[in-house]
Amino acid sequence: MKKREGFEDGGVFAAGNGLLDRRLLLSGGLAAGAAGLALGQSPDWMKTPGRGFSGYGMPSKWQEKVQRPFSPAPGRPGTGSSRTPLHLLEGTITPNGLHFERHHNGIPDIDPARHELAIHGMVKRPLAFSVENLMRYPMETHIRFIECPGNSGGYASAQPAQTTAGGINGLLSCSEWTGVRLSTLLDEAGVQPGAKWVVAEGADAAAMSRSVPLEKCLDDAVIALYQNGEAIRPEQGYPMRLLLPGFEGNMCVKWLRRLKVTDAPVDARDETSHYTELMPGGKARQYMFLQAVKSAIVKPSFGMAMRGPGVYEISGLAWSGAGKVSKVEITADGGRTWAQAALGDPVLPKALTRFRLPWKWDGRPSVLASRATDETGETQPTRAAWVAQYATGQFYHFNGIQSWAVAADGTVSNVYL
Ligand SMILES: Nc1nc2c(c(=O)[nH]1)N[C@H]1C(S)=C(S)[C@@H](COP(=O)(O)O)O[C@H]1N2
Ligand SMILES: [Mo]
Repeated sequence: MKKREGFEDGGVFAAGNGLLDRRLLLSGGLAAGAAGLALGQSPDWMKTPGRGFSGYGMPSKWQEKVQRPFSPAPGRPGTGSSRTPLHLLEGTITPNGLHFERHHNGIPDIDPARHELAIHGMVKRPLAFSVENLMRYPMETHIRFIECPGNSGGYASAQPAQTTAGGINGLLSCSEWTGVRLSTLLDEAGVQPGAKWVVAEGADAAAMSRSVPLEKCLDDAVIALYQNGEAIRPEQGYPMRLLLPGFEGNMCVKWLRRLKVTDAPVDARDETSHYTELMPGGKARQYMFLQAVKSAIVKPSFGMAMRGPGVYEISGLAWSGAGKVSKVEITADGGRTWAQAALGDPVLPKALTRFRLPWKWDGRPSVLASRATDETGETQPTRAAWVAQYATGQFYHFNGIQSWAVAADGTVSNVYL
């Protein structure tokens, strides 16, 4: 954690245990602890010409520890997930090489010249689109998050997991997606009366399928072809994926090959055996699509160390599948008092929002937590309230309040409030 020196205490506390007013971030009153000026001899890298060009750039070699952690199932190298190291990144956009991955049976190597998207079922004109075809349709661009419904599921366990913010919440990424609005293609195919669902299928060896309400397909669903300006990565569904803003990541079918318009959901494996909500009494709730309002502090977080009392910036990410984040509150006294954090501009719907708040840490053990509210008025429940809604074992759709304990020695651990 970077410590900010030189802060003058001017009666600017916004909540208990040292939380400062968010407007201080704009006032310039919080100077970072820069070292005194010492221009010595030129460094080595100024004494010989630098290296040459490259066809496709890579991050600095000094950044090689910024990786997506993964632990695939033995004997099935392409099944499982890797996570975005949220605590090692800044801003809100996930670099393409660090977008989280969740594959049910590996990444197919699709030749775009031989790939087609079929639209069939309850339509007047079944259609097939080549990649080249699709590229000729009007495109639109949106910054949207994708979150696996299993993200942060560790919070359902009895003991808090001692792992990084990315390790817990990293089945979450945010990109600028460009593609063709699905409603344009469905209009062209002509949806028949009585149609209510669209079954999406991927061209991977899992042929992963999900049923999507027709209403969503006619609303803001996009056939995404580009991710942060370049062709969508193989890991994210090259040459095309379904993007359903705010809905479960699982429904954003990658390597999309087929959309079948139907009058009922198909009860695919991933909407029956997985991604359902186990309720008290043993019944499971199905077809819960929305990724509800949520937030996580990433700085400070597990694995980081605070270097003595002083002023620090608390920063994190907030998001909601229902729209824009309207407010993020932070506590430094374990939930007794809360202060409003500053939200990074612009706040976009169904996208990650960065929040920040200065904190004057006095060096005593403290518990930090964040609580987000979205524009529909939904606020994150406490972890205990979230857990109480479900049967033991349910871990999908966790959106409870998360908290970190800062010890007197500056180490950070995961705690339950
Ligand atoms: N065809 C196909 N689509 C898929 C998957 C898959 O395994 N196959 N995984 C799903 C799951 S569970 C999630 S959370 C998201 C992950 O998207 P990403 O790998 O681009 O992060 O894709 C979904 N789409
Ligand atoms: Mo997922």
